[in-house]
Amino acid sequence: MKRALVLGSTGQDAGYLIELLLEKGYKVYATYRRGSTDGLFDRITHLDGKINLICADLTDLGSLEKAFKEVKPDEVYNLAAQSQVWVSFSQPTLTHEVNYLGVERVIHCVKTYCPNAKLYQASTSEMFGDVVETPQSETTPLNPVSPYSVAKVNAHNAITRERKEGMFACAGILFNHESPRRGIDFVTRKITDGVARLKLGLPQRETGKSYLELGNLNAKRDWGSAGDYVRAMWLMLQQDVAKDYVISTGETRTVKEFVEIAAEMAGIKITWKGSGIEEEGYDQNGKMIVKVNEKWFRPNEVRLLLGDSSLAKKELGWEPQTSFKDLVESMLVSDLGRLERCMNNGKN
Ligand code: F7E
Repeated sequence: MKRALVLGSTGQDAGYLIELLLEKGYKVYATYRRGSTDGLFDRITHLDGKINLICADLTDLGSLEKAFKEVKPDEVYNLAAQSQVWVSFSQPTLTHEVNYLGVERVIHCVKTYCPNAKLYQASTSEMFGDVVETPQSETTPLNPVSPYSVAKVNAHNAITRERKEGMFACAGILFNHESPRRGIDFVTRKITDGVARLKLGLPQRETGKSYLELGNLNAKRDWGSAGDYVRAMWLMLQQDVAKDYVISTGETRTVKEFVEIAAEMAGIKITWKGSGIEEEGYDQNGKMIVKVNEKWFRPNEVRLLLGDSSLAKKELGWEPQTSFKDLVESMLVSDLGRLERCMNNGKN
C-alpha cells in the first residue's frame, strides 16, 4: 500500500486530495498545525478514523523530521502555507518563513528520510504577478508583486533546483480554485456568504451592515474548482518524469462578474452606479447591497490572471470538469443552507 504524506491538512485543498488518495487505496498521513480555536478540523471531520493525523509545523524542523521519520512516505504533497495574499503585506516575514523556508525544510526531510519519494509543491498563479503575457503558461516569466508571491517564487525555484539535482520534485502552478470549503475571507466565499445573507435578510458577517463591502471589483481571476485541481496534483506524481504544470480553466472573470452571477442565482439583479472606490451596487428595489471600501484594496494588485493549461491537458490528460456557473452555484447553495440552519438554531 502506497503511503502519502499531506502537509497542511486543515486547508481547503487537503480534504479533497485526501478523499482522492483514500479512493485510490493510499494509506494517508496528514499534518496539521496546532491551533487553539474551535473548528480547526471542520474540513476533514468526515475523514475521522480514515487518516493518521500528525501535529507538525513547517516552521519547526524537529516536528517535520519526526513526521517524515515515522511515515517514510512514497508521495509528499506540500499544501501547507500562509495562503492569504493580503495578509502577506502585513506579515511578510512570517509568510517568507512558512512559504519559502518551510519548503526548504520539507526538501531537507525528503532528502534525509525518503530520498525516493515524489514531492509535490503547491505553486501559484500569483507568481505571475504584474503579468508580462496573457494567457500565462509554464514558460511565462514570473514577476511577483506581493510578499506571498515572492516567497512562493523562492519555493518554486527551490523545487526546480532539486529536480535538477535528481529529486522527483514538481510544482503545480494552480490558478485560483474555490469550493464550498473555501476560507470565508477569500473573495469568492465572501461573496457567496454575503449574497446568501442579502437573500435571507441577514446582516453581513464582520461588519453587521446591510450591504456587502468589497475591494477591487475589476481584478480578473481564472477561477476553477478545488476538487478538479487536486486531481491534477495526484496526476503529476504519477508521471515518470517530474515537471511543473499550469492548472487553470482558461476563462477569466472580474470580481464584479462573480458578484453579479452569484446575485442573479439568488434572484437579485444588480445595477451599478459610480466607479472605482465610489462604486455601489443596487438591487431591483433600489436598495444599496454592494459598496466598494478602500480597506479591501491591496498595496499592490495582480490585475489579470488567465491560465493556459494545454500542457497538463496533453501530458496528464487533465481537464477541468466543473463549469464556472456550477462552481458558484455549489458555493451559494452551501452558504444558503448553512445560514438557514444557523437561523433555525437562533444563530447567524
Ligand atoms: O482575491 C479581489 C482581490 O483573496 C481575489 C489564494 O488561494 O489564489 C488566492 O489568492 C481577488 C483579488 O484570492 C475583495 O484584490 C476584491 O484581486 O480571493 P482572493 P487571491 O489573492 O487571488 C491564489 C492563486 C493563491 O495562491 C492564494 O493562496 O479579489 N478582492 N474585494 C477581494 N479579495 C478579498 N480577499 N476580499 C475582498 O473584499
